[in-house]
Amino acid sequence: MAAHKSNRRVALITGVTGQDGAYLAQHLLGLGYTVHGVKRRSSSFNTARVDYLYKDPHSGDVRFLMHYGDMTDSSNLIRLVQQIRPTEIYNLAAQSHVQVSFESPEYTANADAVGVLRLLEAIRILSMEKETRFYQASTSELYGLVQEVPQKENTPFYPRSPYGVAKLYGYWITVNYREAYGLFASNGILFNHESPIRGETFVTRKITRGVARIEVGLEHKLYLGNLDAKRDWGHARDYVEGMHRILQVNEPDDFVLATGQTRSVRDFVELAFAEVGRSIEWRGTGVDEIGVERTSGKTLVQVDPTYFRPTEVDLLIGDPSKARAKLGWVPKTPFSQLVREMVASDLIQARKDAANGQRDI
Ligand code: NDP
Ligand code: GDR
Repeated sequence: MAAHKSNRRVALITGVTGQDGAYLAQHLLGLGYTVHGVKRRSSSFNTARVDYLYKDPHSGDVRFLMHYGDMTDSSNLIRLVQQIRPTEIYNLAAQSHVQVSFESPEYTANADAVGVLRLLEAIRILSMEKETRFYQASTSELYGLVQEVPQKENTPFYPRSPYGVAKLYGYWITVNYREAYGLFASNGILFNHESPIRGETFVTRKITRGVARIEVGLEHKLYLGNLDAKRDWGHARDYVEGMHRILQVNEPDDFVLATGQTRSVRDFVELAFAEVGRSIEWRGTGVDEIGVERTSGKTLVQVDPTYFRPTEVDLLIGDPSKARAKLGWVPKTPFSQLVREMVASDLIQARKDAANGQRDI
């Protein structure tokens, strides 16, 4: 079953311009890999997270290379796999925003579900089954409507969004190609993981960026949706180490990566404001709920139903014991440190923006 492991260490990362792609590229380069990343053609630059890894191709030791590509374009993916002949493929590319998936369900299915099939087929078409190991970025969104807690590898799935349903296909097609064709194909079922380079519309980064901008006077208030949703939040830096470990074991398999602890959006808000010395008191209920600063009485948080989802995932808490036992993986960053790092980074940016005279209001 296990694909042959040669001495070549060549990784292909789809989604390299995203949060995880950037951390993973850095991690693999540190381990001595040559890293090829797939980026999308865009009318404005979308490579800010990995620009610091890029070296002039005319200079000596260049081990980080980028190629144009798209998960919706089979011929492009086949050509890239053929040219690069990667020993490991990390499929991180996705329309990854749950709420956006309700607005663009068909595109989400194309990129996040059929896209996985396209890459797996590229490996088969090129007869690279014994040469290439495949990692699929699966997600705790597969669990959706709570069936049991904590969620583990054999907890039944019940996705609650077009994103979750598309990722369900990605999960099972990865399992099927492993069983049908002997591919070394594994799923990482990752619970939420965040960082200072998290996309600005995911709730954690929206909060830490909002707190920082309120602190420097660029904004007055943070508008949020469901404050009661609970997530198992870890640090992306720790999780990319787990992705790599998933492809280094002898047999392909599926693993939950999580911290084993859960917090509400409300908890995250309180801790982020506490980082800048502000204490929040909650008043009202439902759509009328507000977060008020205790000392000044100013409303800093307001619920906006625009951010409610048609179907919500209420509670995620993962059991990472299989990853601990079989991969030796443990998350290193406590929740409080994650929040502190994110707020500190956003404060630096907000101060720069304030100095440049930028205002959202
Ligand atoms: P991001 O949204 O930060 O990054 C997504 C990446 O996918 C970006 O590089 C994006 O390119 C690229 N992409 C999107 N659509 C396409 C496409 N059609 N063709 C090629 N590339 C595309 O996500 P994360 O880094 O947070 O997540 C990485 C993966 O892990 C995703 O698959 C996500 O669904 C999954 N996941 C994430 C978790 C998390 O908590 N972060 C948890 C569990 C799973 P561009 O920069 O041009 O937009
Ligand atoms: P999630 O992350 O949906 O878990 O998917 P997100 O940060 O978007 O939402 C987490 C929870 O916060 C609630 N929420 C809000 N969310 C956003 N984005 N904006 C708000 O204003 C807001 N207010 C409250 C949401 O309703 C939700 O309950 C992330 C993505 O990275 C996926 O790609 C990944 O698969 C999963 O994590 C694991």
